[in-house]
Amino acid sequence: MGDMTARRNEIRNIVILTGAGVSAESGIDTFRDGGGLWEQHRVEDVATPEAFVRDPELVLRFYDMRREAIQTKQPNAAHDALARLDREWDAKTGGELLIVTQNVDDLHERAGAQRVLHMHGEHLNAWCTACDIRSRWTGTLIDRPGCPQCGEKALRPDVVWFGEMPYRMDEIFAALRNADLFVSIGTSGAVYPAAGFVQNANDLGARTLELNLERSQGSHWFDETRLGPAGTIVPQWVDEMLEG
Ligand code: BV8
Repeated sequence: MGDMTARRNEIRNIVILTGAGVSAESGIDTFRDGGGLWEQHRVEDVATPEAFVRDPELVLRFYDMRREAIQTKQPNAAHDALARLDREWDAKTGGELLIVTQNVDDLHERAGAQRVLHMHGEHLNAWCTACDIRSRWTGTLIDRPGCPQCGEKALRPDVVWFGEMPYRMDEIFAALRNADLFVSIGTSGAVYPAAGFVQNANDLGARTLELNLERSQGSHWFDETRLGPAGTIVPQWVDEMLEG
C-alpha cells in the first residue's frame, strides 16, 4: 500500500475508469446510491435485451427521460479536472492517457476531454437494429421514429444492457497492458467486466488508485483509496499529477 506520490515520476501511461459518481455532483442520478436509478426501476425491467422485447415502451421511456435530463446538466469540477489532465498530460510526460467511462452521459466531452471511451454506450446515440448504424440522437425514441439511414422504425438506445458485450474491450485491455497507473473514480465496483479492471491492472504491474465517496466493493484491490466527493478529490489529484 505504497504512497502514490512516491512513484509519481515513474508514471507515464494512465488509464482512468469513471462511473456514475463522477457525474453525481452534476445532478445526474447514480444507480445504487439512496434514491438512485435502481430504486425507481428494477434492472431486469429496463436495462436488459429481454426487458426491451417484453416492454419496449417502458424501456424507451426510461431512456428518453434520462437522455432529456442529461441535456440540462453541466460538467462539474471533476470532469473539468480530468479534461485538463487529458489536455496537458502528454505534453508534460510524453505519456498516454485514456478515460474509460461506464457513464452514458456526455459530460466528459462537454468538459473538453477528448480521449474518452464509452464502454457502456451513449445516451446521445440511437442504434438502428435494422441497418446497424448509430446516429446522434437528442430527442425521444418512444414515438418510434425512422432510422435516419434506412428509414426502418428499429431504433434502440445505444446503451450496453446487462448480458450484452461492452464496447471496445480490446482497446481497453491494450491500454491496461500499457498502463503504469489505473485510477477508478466514482464507481461502486458492482458491474463486470469494468469492476475487474483493477485486478487486471494489478496483474499487469500497474499502480492502482481509487477516488470515491465511500469504499467500493473492490477497494481492497487498490494500492491506495482516497475518500471524498469527486468534485473535490479529483482536482486535488490532477493538481498533484500535473504540478508534481
Ligand atoms: C457482460 C448502461 C459478458 C445501462 C450499465 C448474468 C447474465 C449476464 C451477465 C451477468 C450475469 N451475472 C453477472 C453478469 C455480468 C454483468 C454484471 O456485472 N452484473 C452485476 C449486476 C453482477 N455484466 C454485464 O452484463 C456486462 N456484460 O458481462 O457481457 C458477455 C460475454 C459474452 C457475451 C455477451 C456478454 C454489461 C454490463 C453493462 C450494464 N450497463 N449501464 C444504463 O446506463 O442504463 S451498468 C451501470 O452500472 C453503469 O453503466 C455502471 O457500469 C454500473 C455500475 O454503476 P456505477 O457507475 O458504479 O454507479 P453506482 O451507482 O453503482 O455507484 C456510484 C458510486 O459513486 C458509488 O460507489 C458512490 O459511493 C460513488 N459516488 C456517489 N457520489 C459521488 C461518488 N463518488 C465520488 N463523488 C461523488 N459525489
